[in-house]
Amino acid sequence: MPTDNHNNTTPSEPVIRPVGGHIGAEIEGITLSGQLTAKAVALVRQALLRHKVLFVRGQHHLDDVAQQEFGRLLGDLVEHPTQPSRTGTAILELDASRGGGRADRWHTDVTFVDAYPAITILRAVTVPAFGGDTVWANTAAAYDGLSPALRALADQLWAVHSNEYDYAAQRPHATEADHQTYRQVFTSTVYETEHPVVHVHPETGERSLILGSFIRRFLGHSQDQSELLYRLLQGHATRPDYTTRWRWREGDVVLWDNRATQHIAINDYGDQPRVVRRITIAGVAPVAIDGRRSVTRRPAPLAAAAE
Ligand SMILES: O=C(O)CCC(=O)C(=O)O
Ligand SMILES: [Fe+2]
Repeated sequence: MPTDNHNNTTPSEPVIRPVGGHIGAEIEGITLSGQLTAKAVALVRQALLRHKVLFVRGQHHLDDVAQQEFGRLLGDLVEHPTQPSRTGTAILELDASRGGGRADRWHTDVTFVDAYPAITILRAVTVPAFGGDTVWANTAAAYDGLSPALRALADQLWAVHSNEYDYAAQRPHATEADHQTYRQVFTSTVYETEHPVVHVHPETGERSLILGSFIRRFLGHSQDQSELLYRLLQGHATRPDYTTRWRWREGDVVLWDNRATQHIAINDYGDQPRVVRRITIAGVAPVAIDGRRSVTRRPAPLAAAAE
């Protein structure tokens, strides 16, 4: 683990400044690109594992191609299972003026599949004059903060995650047709995956919570009791204590460890334009404390293979 360097003694060395007690650090003195040295990539990776979300200002030089080149230094790029990427790229654009362009529910990216992305890299293209911040929560710190009794409960729970859910979030100026088109594309294939609520991070070995709005129910629990359990655990995981909030500027790049965080884009900017572009780095299926792995139930593996 690199130590946090509060005094920039060597100007060419990036400086990592924590912005919160549990989560978040800003990296200064780095120009993200596919040409970063192995040493710089290792520093970014270590800082990401430690701080869970990294903020990098002033990356105006990055375009779609360069964002992907940088991303490939951290692993293989994976596209969203159902939402189309920008033509010729692996980039997903979230445009607030379009259905699905406001990620205004707490979630971990793409948990409706088993091997969901390890890392997400988001670039601000158009930022509203005010509002539109994003908040991240550290789900490893949240796990550590559970009382022994709640930890024992969480440790043995499994949840069903699906991309088929209620898109009732407030999107002031999206038309009903826009919502429907988005929904049809997003759920063009319905996925259902069982994840343990507590998994062991493949790189850090830390235990953390897998929750978020793709959860439909908990295995072995009725819908009513699932909702109670969800409120209990999710309410804890998203306590402000475990979060950090970022005020975007154009040219900002934010990276998060998707295996140890949840996030939400605050939907408070009305019809101001807001556009962000993201890439995701391939992950592996989570492993529970007892060694069992997450498994995708839908589409059924045989049916998928036969298609
Ligand atoms: O728009 C944002 O700030 C976050 C969007 C999001 O959830 C994502 O890129 O995964
Ligand atoms: Fe997201």
